[in-house]
Amino acid sequence: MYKQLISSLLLGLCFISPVFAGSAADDVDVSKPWAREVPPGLTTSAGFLTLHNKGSKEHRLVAAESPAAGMVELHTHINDNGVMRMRPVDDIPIPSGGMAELKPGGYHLMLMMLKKPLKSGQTMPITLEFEDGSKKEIQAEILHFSMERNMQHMNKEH
Ligand SMILES: [Cu+2]
Repeated sequence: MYKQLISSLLLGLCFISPVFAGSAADDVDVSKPWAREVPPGLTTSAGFLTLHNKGSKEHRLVAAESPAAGMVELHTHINDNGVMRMRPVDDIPIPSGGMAELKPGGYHLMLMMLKKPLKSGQTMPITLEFEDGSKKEIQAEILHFSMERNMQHMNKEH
């Protein structure tokens, strides 16, 4: 009787455990997180990173927050008759076995109501939240615009 109960409990665990095995936070790796330096007085900046999904199903980044910012939104850029505009999005999909890039001119984390200026050389903690509620904390490196990895549009202005 007890044996049966125990084996059915174990069987139950076997069925349950795979569900917990791969949270989105476990499946998704983050590389190159950085945020743009802003001069004193400006309280809005943008954060960028690359999300790699090692898992076998699609995941979605659904929210982000930081103790250094009053609010963080997920944004994308759209081309509105030749004018680049930012627009909030509900989530950013990360295809299984693929990646999602947050970079200047595309998806980004809109860092709003910054509590102090972002200075290059410092880091900013950001917590990413995925569709299943799992979370991942990262440290974004603050970069001056002259150090940005994506220099194309800068070169045009100088
Ligand atoms: Cu934005």
